[in-house]
Amino acid sequence: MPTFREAENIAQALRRVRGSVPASTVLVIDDEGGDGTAGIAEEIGKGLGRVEVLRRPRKDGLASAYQAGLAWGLERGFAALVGMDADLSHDATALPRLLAGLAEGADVVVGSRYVRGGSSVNWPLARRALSRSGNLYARHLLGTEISDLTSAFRAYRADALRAVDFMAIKTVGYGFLIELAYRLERSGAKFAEVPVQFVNRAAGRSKMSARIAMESWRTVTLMGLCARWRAWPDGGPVRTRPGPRPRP
Ligand SMILES: Nc1nc2c(ncn2[C@@H]2O[C@H](COP(=O)(O)OP(=O)(O)OP(=O)(O)O)[C@@H](O)[C@H]2O)c(=O)[nH]1
Ligand SMILES: [Mg+2]
Repeated sequence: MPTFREAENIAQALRRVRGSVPASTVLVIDDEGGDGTAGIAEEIGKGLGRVEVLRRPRKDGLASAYQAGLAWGLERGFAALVGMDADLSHDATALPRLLAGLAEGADVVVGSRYVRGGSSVNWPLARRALSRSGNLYARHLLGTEISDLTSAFRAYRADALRAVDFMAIKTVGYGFLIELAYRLERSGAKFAEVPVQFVNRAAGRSKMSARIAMESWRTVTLMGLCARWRAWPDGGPVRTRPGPRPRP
């Protein structure tokens, strides 16, 4: 669970996760934002047990938080790793359904807003449009079956994560999630999607920015173009010489 300035949400988020999956261990990857999020997580963790807090000195982006969190989980030998936001947008009661998807044979289970039964609640129209169009663009360009590529709410089989070099991903923001999904899919991971209701945060501030959205767009475009390049029948586009001019 990556956090940056989630003091208003973190306690509730941790309680809900533990209530929904009592056997879980929760890792909070907190980037210092001066509002005491990490301290609250540690305090709540003392009561709940099995809550670990990774304190990082400054905001280092969503991607590096995920890289640190996934590496932490793999090092400790967990068989299943789950990512979710701390702003209560991701419904903890959906966690057993995500884990059931792994038990049924999927390698990655995505909590999806864009499959039948999924939805976004209280999201401003502009955010909804950005997310929907970004997902359609990515899905089309990358030729993937996944409907919600930007959902951070996912369960991963550890072995599937081991098959991809997620530490090598350079994308800083939520584009990381698209790139990770794409790498996993190309490595042969089997995806499943379960519908979730995404509820816009009621407290705290969003860390989304135009720069992060642009970065995601750039990542998808580059990945899509690279895939097409390699997909050319002869291994790469051939520069055709202009042929002889047609005779008049
Ligand atoms: N550790 C860490 N966590 C981050 C960083 N940026 C965002 N987060 C966390 O990642 C999760 C998702 O971030 P949000 O700001 O909610 O972004 P979002 O869900 O894409 O956007 P909204 O819909 O506007 O909330 C939240 O739990 C944030 O606290 C970061 O730089 N470092
Ligand atoms: Mg959010």
